[in-house]
Amino acid sequence: MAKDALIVVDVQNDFCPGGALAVEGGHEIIPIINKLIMRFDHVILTQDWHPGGHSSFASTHPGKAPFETVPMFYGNQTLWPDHCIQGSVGAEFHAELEWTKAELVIRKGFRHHIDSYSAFYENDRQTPTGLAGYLRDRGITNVTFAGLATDYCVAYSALDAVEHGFAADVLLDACRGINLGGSLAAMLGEMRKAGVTLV
Ligand code: VGL
Ligand code: ZN
Repeated sequence: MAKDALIVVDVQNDFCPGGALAVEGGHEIIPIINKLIMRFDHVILTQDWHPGGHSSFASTHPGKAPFETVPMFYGNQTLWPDHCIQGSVGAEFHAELEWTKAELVIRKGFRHHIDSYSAFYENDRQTPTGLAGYLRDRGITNVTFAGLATDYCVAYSALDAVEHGFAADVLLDACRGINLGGSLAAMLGEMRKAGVTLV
């Protein structure tokens, strides 16, 4: 267990029912995640953390609606409703998440011009968050993912974990997806192909 870390992805108010980018059933995973937190020696949280007017918000692009796609300098970017704005209630961890044991919070998406799904790299695929170095320095070799959303931040994080040479598990019962245009099935397939263990 000392070489294992639990990475709890984006269990924030805006991704839970009633939030700005609510994932269906998002809150249902919290009791499961709380049990996992008790079992793991190392617990790391990620927190989506955007400045107001972020480039991933549809409201920043005149004439665009949420869930449309626009080209960015790093490729196509899906546009979202305004969500997880730095310091807002929507960006806070859900009140039922027992997060006090966490030893690290990785914030992502805080650069105005770049969105970030993965806990390892921003969406330009070049800008690291520092998580890989942290895990290596701590001797952690296995990472287990739970949280929101299965087909975005969880999936991109798990794919990057494998690419960095970590063994990666995704606990599907402890995740919920957005499923935009078949994204859930597509990303489950990508993860399987890359060698992520889907539990
Ligand atoms: C996420 C869309 C935009 C996620 C974050 O946590 O999966 N999805 N920002
Ligand atoms: Zn976001």
